[in-house]
Amino acid sequence: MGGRLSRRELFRLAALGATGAAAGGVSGAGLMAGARAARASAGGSGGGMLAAAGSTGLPQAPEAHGAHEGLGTVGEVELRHAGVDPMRYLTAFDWGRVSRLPSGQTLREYQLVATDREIEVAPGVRFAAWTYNAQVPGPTLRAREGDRVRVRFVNAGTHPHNIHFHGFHDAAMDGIEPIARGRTFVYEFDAAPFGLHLYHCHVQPLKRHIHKGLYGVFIVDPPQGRPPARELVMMMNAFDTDFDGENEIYAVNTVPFYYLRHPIRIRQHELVRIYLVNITEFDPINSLHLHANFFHVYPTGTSLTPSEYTDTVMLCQAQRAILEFRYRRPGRFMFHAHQSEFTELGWTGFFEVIPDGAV
Ligand SMILES: [Cu+2]
Repeated sequence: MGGRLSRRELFRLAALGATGAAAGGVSGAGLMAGARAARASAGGSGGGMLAAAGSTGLPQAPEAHGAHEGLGTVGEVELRHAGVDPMRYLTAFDWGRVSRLPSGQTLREYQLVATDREIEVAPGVRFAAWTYNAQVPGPTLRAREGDRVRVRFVNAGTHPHNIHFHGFHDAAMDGIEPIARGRTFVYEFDAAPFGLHLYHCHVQPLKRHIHKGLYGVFIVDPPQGRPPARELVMMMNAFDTDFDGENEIYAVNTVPFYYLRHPIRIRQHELVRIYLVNITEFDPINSLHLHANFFHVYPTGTSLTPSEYTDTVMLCQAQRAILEFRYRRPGRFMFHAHQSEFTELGWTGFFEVIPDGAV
């Protein structure tokens, strides 16, 4: 580690009240708020992890209210520099260019281009990402079970890359052969089984090629579809900004604390369906906890019958689940990782439940 503090060492120091010097030496402004939140928590100011700003002197987010004011970064990531627009990413589905094969089968054609791109992962903290279509995560590809999927992959990056799709396909389409820079490869297979899948680069060293940003969601709808719902994609991801093998930034959809400052609006009583995928590298598990509610869990989305009714789901890397719920009451409700450390480093947000009848 060359004398540098690891993330966990930082938090141990934070708990001892020594964060001021430590945080600046580890990874810059993006980490400060998390460390300060940890200090506020350790300081016993009465609010624990969610210590009120008024009692701690912490900076407030522009839209900060009430009990969450101890969380957040100092300033905001500029969306034009971010890896993705988190609000748009939630509902952006790429259904491909659609046509019919002579057999009558639906053909969906997509294009994914690998590029190098520097993105801002916390205010003032830049990360040299590798991207599909200049975004992290890559676009959410969507098809229906039985459709023919044809993905033209162009490697415009500076390293060999490829795409490995989860799901059924021939060995030649498994996406483990590196595609050299400047080369193109076409992956083709029939979409199956229905469920919530993942695609990612499979070039070695694998954890670096994934962690740099080469991943995305692949949804295969069942032939009969699912009930109408407000559908949201949430990719649990994280960034190791100093390349020490530990993450400093955690999020769903790349930008830490984004949905804390910009709550996701849903309607009271409407069915909400979250496509939740864990791509977090370096940590064995991640989780989602929903406040004031419970949800039905469909593991990997491969069954139309839920397996569990809970308020917390835990997923290891590459594991995914479809979550369905409705809010009975209007108001602002938190969701976050239930690893408190991840929450304090960015993986937290709000649903803003709009009352029935409200415009
Ligand atoms: Cu790669």
